[in-house]
Amino acid sequence: MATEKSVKKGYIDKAIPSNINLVTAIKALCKEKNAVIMAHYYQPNEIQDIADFIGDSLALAQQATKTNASIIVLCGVHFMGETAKILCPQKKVLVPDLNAGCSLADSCPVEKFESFIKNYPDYTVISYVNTTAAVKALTDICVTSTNAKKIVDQLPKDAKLLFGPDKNLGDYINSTTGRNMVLWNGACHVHEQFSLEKILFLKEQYPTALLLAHPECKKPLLLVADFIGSTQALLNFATESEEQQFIIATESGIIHEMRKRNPQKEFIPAPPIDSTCGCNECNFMRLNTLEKIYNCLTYELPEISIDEEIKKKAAKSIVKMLSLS
Ligand code: CIZ
Repeated sequence: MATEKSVKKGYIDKAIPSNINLVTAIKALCKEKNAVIMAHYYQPNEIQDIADFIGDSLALAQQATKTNASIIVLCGVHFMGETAKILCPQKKVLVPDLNAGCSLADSCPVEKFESFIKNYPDYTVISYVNTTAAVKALTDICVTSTNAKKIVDQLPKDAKLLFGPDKNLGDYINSTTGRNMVLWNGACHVHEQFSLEKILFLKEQYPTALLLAHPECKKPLLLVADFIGSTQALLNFATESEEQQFIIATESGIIHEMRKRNPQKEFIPAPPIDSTCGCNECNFMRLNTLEKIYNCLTYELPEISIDEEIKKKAAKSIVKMLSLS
C-alpha cells in the first residue's frame, strides 16, 4: 500500500514486475479505474502514443472539463496538473512526477509577483498559463500562446494591461496587438536557448525549409522566422503548408505529432546553444516515464492538491480565459 508519504521523491518509486508489458498494463489500469491519460505535445514520444488525448495547455484544459473519467493522469508539468484540478475539483488529478516543474513558472515567484502588481493598482493582470495556481489567483485573465492575441484584442483599447511571466511572449503580443502591456521579466529556458547562429547555418543548408518558431523565443530569432505561433498553430501550419521542409524552434516533442500527421515532410529540430543531440528538450517534461505512469495509476499517487482559497481565485482567471477563447 502506498500513501502520500511514499511520494518522497516526487513520484512512486516501486519496483515493477519485469515481465509486464507496460503499455498493455497502463491501458488495463485506465479501463479498470475509469482514468484518462492526457499528454502535452512536449511529452516523450512513447507517452504521446499511449495518451487518450494530446494537446497544448488550452486543449488539455478544455478537454479536462469534458471528460467523464474519474481520474485524470496529466502527463505534462505541474502547472498543467493544477489547471486540470482547478477546472475539475471533484476529479482526482495525478501527475506521474511532481518534480516536473517549469522554468517559466519558477521565474515568477508568487510573493515577488504580488509586490510587482501592487505598483500597478489599476491594471488588468494577464498571466500566461505557465504559472503556479498561486500566481493565477492574483490574475484577472489567464491566456495561452494559442489564445493570447484573441483575448487581448477583445479588451478595451484604453485598458492598462500587465502581462507575466514570459517577457518574449509579452513583447510579441504587444507587437501583434499594438498594446503596450507592462511585462514581467521571466522566460522559458528551452526557448531562450536556441542558437540564432546555428539556425541561420541550418537555413543555408536547407534553403527551402521554413523556420517555424514559438513566441517564447527571443526577438532576434522571431525576426527571421517564417511563421510564429503556439505549438498548436505550428502543428496546423506545418500540416496545411505545401512546403516539405521545416526547422522547428520549440520543444522538440512537438515534432513527433508533426511527423505522424505529415509522414512525407521533413522536420528539423532547431539547435540550442549547447547540445549534444542537436535538439532542444525540456528536462522537466522528460521526467515523466511509462514506469512512473504505471505506478501512478496503480497507487493513485502523486495527486495534485491546491489550497481551497487559491483554487477558487485561480479558477476565475481560467474560466474567464475559456469564455474569451
Ligand atoms: O500552452 C502550451 O501548451 C505551451 C506550454 C506552449 C504552446 O504553445 O502550446
